[in-house]
Amino acid sequence: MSDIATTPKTVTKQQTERPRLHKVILVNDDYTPREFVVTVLKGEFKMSEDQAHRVMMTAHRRGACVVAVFTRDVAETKATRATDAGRAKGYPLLFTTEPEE
Ligand code: TYC
Repeated sequence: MSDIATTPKTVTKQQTERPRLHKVILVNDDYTPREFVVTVLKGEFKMSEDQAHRVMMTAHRRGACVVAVFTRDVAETKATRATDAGRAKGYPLLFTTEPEE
């Protein structure tokens, strides 16, 4: 029998943290047509016409609106694609992301 102690002195508890979620935020502007914002929300965020219209109107009235939450990569990719869709038409439409508290 070896003399090497086999009893661990410390026990490390495995803790797997859930990935932090990130919000995609739609920012209002004075130039992008309402119907175009609705089209982008439906296409990129799989919203119904009704949901997309509500989100667009909330951003229009309050200045910004949370669209949805995703893992960071997905949130950033969707925000970039949606912003680029506006830029391709010459609109200043902007989607940003921020981590959830
Ligand atoms: N305010 C724009 C208009 O009156 C519409 C709009 C709504 C634009 C929401 C951006 O995030 C937005 N044409």
